[in-house]
Amino acid sequence: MLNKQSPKDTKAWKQLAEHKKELEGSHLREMFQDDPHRVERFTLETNELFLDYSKNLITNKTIGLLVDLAEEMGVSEGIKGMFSGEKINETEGRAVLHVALRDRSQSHRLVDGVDVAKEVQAVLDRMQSFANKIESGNWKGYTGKKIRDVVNIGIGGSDLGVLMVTKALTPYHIKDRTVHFVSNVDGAHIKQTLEGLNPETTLFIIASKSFTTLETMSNAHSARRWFLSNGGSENDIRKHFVAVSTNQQLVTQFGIDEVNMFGFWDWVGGRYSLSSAVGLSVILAVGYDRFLELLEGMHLIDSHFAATPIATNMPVILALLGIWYGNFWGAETEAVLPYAQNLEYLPAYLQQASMESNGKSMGRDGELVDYQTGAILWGGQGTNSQHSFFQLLHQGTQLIPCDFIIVANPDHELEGHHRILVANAIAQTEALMIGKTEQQVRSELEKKGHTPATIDRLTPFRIFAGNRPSNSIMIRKLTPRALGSLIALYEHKIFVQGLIWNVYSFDQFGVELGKVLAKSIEEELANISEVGSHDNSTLALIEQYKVWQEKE
Ligand code: G6Q
Repeated sequence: MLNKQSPKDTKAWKQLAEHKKELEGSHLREMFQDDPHRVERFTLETNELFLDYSKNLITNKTIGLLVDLAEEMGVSEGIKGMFSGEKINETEGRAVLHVALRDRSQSHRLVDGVDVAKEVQAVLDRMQSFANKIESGNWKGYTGKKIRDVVNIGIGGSDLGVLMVTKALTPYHIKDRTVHFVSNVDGAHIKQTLEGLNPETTLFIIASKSFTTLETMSNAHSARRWFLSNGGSENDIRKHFVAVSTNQQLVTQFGIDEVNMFGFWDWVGGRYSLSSAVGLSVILAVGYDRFLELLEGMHLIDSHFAATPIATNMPVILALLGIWYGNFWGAETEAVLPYAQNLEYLPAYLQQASMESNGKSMGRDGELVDYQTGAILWGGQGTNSQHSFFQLLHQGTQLIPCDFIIVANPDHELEGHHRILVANAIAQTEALMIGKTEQQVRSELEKKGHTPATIDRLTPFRIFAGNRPSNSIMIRKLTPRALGSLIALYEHKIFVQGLIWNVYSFDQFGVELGKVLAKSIEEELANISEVGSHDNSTLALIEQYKVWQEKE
């Protein structure tokens, strides 16, 4: 059972609130000047990742108190509970065991009397053999041709992770095969994806834990119709449609052969499922061995997370820093800034992982919380983002802690590019921290030959207060293994934050509401049912839609 106390009732919380007042007048610039050993103390390293968290508004005392907070809130016990298969997803009565999906060191792991390690391996073996058949051409389309295009149809947890990983691992893509992702129920998404595809050489993966999600099922049925009206027959469906799901009955009803269904379990949450059979699209994009490397990278961080004391535990430190800013410094958002083109989808992926997990206001004790929980996570790639929202990071009114993700080695040989990219990332962390003083601005303007009056007028606008915190996460190279480590790092950060905020991180009733809400309005729009009782704005929108439908 997880601890259910409010973090505000801990001793550490009160001490942190006091300590924040002590730090209010300090500047990071001076903290570095005063302490030559700051970086040594505030950096951590694992095989694939290097975390520099020295550019944060912290001292030894801050970390000490944050660690106390984690201890008082039972973080160590929570971690043990998750790894041992306790039903810590109490609102759904489930264990939370995505870590078991990538722990290939254990040949047995019992959950409710079932050996899940054996089951995990069995699904992996089936995925491997399936991927081999696709690769060798033993698996043939209905006219005997090899599969060239794969379309993963899924949404949310059955899309964002695999989309992000597939894009991130672009240099590892198998030649002569393209993996596409369709998620939105907006017909434009599937229509544009199918344009140019050949049904004879296209394989669809219908990825849906429940196999009931409206968007996914609409897209799956459109894909099926496209296939049937472009030469395929009902009998051929089994050669072109496979499923990733926990719902065998509905998969079979759709026409997918039971042997072509790859299963997972209720102890794998949607947004934590990319290391389960949901990863099939990744396997088809980069190969089974690369997928195993991704799992290994995740397992490296899982092991670090399970075995490392709180004060040097990388995911825990990241979690605590987020809490420090969100609950004591008033930060409402945090930015993730990957300086890597191929990490394009990382912010969107983390947005779901974090905001769906910890966007809760009911405490585990059944009382509404009276403090901020899940931060609003957002971000974008460097350097592009520097030319857009970085202005606000530097001179805006909000405090926005940033994670800079920097890749040490590129996967191309183009001269110059990578050093410029990395230099920009590092320079931004420095500029956010140091800022630019009045004196520096004045001397710059003087050097440019401005008059004293102009200097007086322009100076205030060119001052950067600095003192804006950031973490730098350096990745050795964007390999499957390193990417796996990065993903697990954030997964566990989110878990620890949920433990401390006293919320249940593994349910998602808000998402489930969305799944039913549109149903009645859809029937009203289609004139299947009378327009029911709604507020005036909703009625007006329904009416306007109908009017414009008639005109079109
Ligand atoms: C994830 C959420 C949600 C879910 C999608 C798709 O944790 O529950 O994003 O993954 O709604 O659900 P299905 O996989 O059941 O289609």
